[in-house]
Amino acid sequence: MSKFAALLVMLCLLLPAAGYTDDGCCELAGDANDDGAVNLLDVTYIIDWIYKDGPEPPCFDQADADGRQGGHILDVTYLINYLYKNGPAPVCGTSGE
Ligand SMILES: [Ca+2]
Repeated sequence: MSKFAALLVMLCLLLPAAGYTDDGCCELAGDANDDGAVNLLDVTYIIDWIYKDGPEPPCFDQADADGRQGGHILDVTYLINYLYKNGPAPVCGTSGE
């Protein structure tokens, strides 16, 4: 095995353990409550999480609807714009969480 191949194998083994994955958990951008749909319930889920000490999203990158890292009111307005004003589709966050 060449040194390059050995290094590649080591990286493949180490990176997932360190939490550095390419795809994270995001399967449906904007699906904050992870129920398989993007709708008003995701808007209320994010509001509940941020302002009412509600449960954290099962996948932060799905709740990060605008892809700007972190959950905040901009994700709420982004989702409302998408759902009711033909705004751009949600995107997956890139935190890997
Ligand atoms: Ca949902």
